[in-house]
Amino acid sequence: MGKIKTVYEDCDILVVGGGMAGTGATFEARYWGRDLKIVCVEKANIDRSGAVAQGLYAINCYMGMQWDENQPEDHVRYARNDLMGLVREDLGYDMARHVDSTVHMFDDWGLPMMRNEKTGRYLREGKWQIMIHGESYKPIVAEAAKKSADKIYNRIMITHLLMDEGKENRVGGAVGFNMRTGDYHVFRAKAVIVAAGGASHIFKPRAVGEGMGRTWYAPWSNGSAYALPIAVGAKMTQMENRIVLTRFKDGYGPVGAYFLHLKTYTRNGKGENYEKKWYEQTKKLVGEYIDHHPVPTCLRNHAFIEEVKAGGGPIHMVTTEAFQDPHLEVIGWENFLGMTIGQAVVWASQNIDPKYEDPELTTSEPYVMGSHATCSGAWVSGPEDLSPNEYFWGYNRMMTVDGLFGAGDTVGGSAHKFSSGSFTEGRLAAKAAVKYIQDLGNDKIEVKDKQCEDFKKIIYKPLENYKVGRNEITAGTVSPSYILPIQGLQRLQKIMDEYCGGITVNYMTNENLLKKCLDLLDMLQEDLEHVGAEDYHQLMRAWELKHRAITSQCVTEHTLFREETRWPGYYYRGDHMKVDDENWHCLTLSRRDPKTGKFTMEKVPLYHIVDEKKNEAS
Ligand code: SFD
Ligand code: AMP
Repeated sequence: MGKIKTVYEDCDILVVGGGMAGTGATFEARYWGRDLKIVCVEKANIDRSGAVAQGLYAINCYMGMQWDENQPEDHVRYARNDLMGLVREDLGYDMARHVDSTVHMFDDWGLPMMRNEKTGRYLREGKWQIMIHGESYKPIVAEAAKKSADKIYNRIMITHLLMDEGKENRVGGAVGFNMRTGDYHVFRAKAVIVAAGGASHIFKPRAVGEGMGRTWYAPWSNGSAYALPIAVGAKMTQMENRIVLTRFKDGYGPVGAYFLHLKTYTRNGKGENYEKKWYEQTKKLVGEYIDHHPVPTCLRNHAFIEEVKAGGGPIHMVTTEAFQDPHLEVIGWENFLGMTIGQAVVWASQNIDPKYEDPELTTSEPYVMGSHATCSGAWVSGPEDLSPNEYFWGYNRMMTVDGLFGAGDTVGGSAHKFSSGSFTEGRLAAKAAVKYIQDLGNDKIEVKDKQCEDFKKIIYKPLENYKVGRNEITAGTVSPSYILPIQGLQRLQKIMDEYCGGITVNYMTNENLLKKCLDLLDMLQEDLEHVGAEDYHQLMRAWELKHRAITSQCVTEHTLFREETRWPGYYYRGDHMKVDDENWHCLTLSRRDPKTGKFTMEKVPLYHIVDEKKNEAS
């Protein structure tokens, strides 16, 4: 430990994670805080980090207000409908009213946008989605952040938030380590914006062994966005609302461009349209939600899952018709080459040419995110002009810990942000964080050396565990006194999969299973004190695992609390199989006591701030 160098950095705004939301936050912080010191710290390298690392083929959230295509109200209705009624409409509206300006900046910065040849407008994939040549999407937004920050630190994983010792419940910065040099980094900051992405690999993935690491959401999204705030007692919302995605089998290629732009459709193994078969059954579970347009994402999954359970698989995407058009064929392939190259490789390796053979679809393992058709994450204040009292405490996107902000996947309650909305939310959080710092005036943040030194010991402990324990084994990897990160990860995934509603159990769980899940997670937490890391890379794996484990506890607590099946197709509470609007038309909140590690749960009222419209947006 003595050999590990400590590097201090004092700044005004610390952005944790330089993905879509983090680059947006870094960029906007400079706009409003010209003379502030702004630092962004990233686990990988911001040029290719986060969910957009490989690029994207569409920007899934664009209103098109300049052409009167959609208004923010329409988007709120759309997201509310898709999430079975439960979203933070203030947050969604706020994002939607600003997202177009973000997309226009991307266009200015050189992101190649596809255009409709006749109208000159951005080419629509669907009502909300526009198409891009997005292989270089991430380097383009990273450049904006690099030009804005005082400093970008790459290859540093943030493991803990620091707390101000002068004032209760106020953040004071963050600590972590450089996984290449091993240096310990202390960032003391007046405001921290957590933008550390979602969580894959907390549920056992379909691809194990030979395909391990192949998931739809980025395998390096490890739930730090949740674990960091949870550990300091910030409240979380809707963590039960994990998402299952319909995807092309084995490569996890997204389906949006196929459904919406190529107009492909699905069929069961016998070539039948299976979705309508499940209409009556679904109606009994969810009532009129099944009649909404578009059919909520979870309910589309539900028909798929039921059909496969009933023996109707495999489910195919009918590509053979659309692909006869050479233009659509090109789009179909480019969609993956610019976003999920692995899907094109899987097809090539299995001799699947979608022009002549309809490829299979599957439903994925669950992910925890706040930006897709799902809204798990931190409970944050909304904007002052829109939010009801219970949703507003001073600064937009500030969590229930003072000075701690969130954006993108980090923030709960605001679904359907996607890449553009996450960047936008980063901008909103940064603007508010600048205001927060200005309001602090001369009030100083106090972080003593002891707090930093204590974390240093905790962070590097897995290296010590390994160094001592490795002498007890003569061969192999099974040690009597430590577990390796991969062993712990597989144990976590098995627990979550079998008890919290993963793929093995067709997304089914219940009170008894969830209680058992919590017991097993408690025991796992104890054993994670004994995780061993042989080098700095494995130290990162150890901390990723710890963050996944605490995220999983929170997900399980929430799933236990909500006694209904609000989103069939994402997960099922077998003991409460129906939507129960009378008791559960509300948001759920959790808080973990940092001292005891115990969670407390509460319900919060859901406020509708946007009216229904006869024709729901599609
Ligand atoms: O079709 C730490 N997404 C899509 N969005 C779109 O707009 N269009 C699409 O076409 C999209 N599709 C899609 C998408 C994602 C993926 C993986 C695929 C396809 C294959 C969703 C967006 O990508 C997503 O909404 C945003 O990226 C979310 O932004 P943000 O900022 O919340 O998460 P991030 O970009 O992953 O960034 C997180 C960063 O944090 C870093 N990090 N850094 C330091 N310390 C720690 N402890 C850290 N933990 C994490 C990460 O490295 C990362 O840089 S489609 O399928 O929907
Ligand atoms: P995906 O590629 O599945 O992540 O979806 C990209 C976008 O298209 C998201 O905004 C989805 O909500 C939307 N989408 C995907 N499939 C459908 C569908 N069948 N009907 C309506 N919208 C869809």
